[in-house]
Amino acid sequence: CGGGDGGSTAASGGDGTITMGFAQVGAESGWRTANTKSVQEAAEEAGIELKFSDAQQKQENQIKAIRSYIQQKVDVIAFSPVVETGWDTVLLEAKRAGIPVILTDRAVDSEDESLYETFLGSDFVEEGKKAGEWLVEEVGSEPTSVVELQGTTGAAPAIDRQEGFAEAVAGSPNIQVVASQTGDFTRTGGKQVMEAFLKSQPDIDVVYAHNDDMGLGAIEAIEAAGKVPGKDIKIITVDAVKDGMQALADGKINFIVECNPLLGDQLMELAEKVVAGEEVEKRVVTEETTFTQEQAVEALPTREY
Ligand code: GZL
Repeated sequence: CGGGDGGSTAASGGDGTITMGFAQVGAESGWRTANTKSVQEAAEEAGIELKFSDAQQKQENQIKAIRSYIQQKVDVIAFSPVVETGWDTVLLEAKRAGIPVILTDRAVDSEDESLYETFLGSDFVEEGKKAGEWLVEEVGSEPTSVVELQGTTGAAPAIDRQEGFAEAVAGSPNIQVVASQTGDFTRTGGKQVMEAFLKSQPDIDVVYAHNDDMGLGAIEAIEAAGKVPGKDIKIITVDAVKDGMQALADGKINFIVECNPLLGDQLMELAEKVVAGEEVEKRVVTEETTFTQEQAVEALPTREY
């Protein structure tokens, strides 16, 4: 950390405190809120000075924030790339400034892996597979029309969850995805797209939503159309935040694949190692599980987020 030679104007405290610049995606979902809380609390706990920005889901705002952290000469930059592409230039600027970068939650599609030290986050293809595998089990050979509420266009979780689900149901021609559109990971987006699907699709058996928030929006649309969510139309979502788990326990959602937002502690440990110049694994995959309706009833009372 700077301060030793008196000459550097590094943002890090002269007393060796690490300063982290964190460029968050936004506040679009319950998952994101829980993720932000985890990062802020973990920084506090670790004695790391956190500079935090909310990009309102706009890539240009994240790039601006990263550039400001470079200007401020922070010790380490961490961010969750809102979309996979378009990061090489700003990551090269960070590299040239000698500031290590940690990817957390979402990935970039850069060919140059030297642009970041490590990527800490879930395996989204696996999450999509778990959702598809549950549906294959659930419906057997029953003809099943699925509508898909995609996450933010171009975001790693949206791309990968769609891929994993498609892979899992590929061997079951009775399961067809009849419509797929982005709801941008928000409750409003999920509701609006579901309203359109209910008008345009003659029969919908299942909704596969890339996150709980869009699934909860779909529930509102389904109920407004006089149908029973979880019964007339089954719903599968990803995340397992409290509101989603409550809807699962209430029988309005049928299955949830967990995506763990509590990355703060692991992120701070990685940051300390990276700033100390220690080797870290290039890829750290988070632990997570799945929930049925019965399991949600059990898990709810002790759910952290
Ligand atoms: C996944 C994360 C996604 C969540 C959404 O790791 O990037 O973004 O699934 C959130 O709820 O908006």
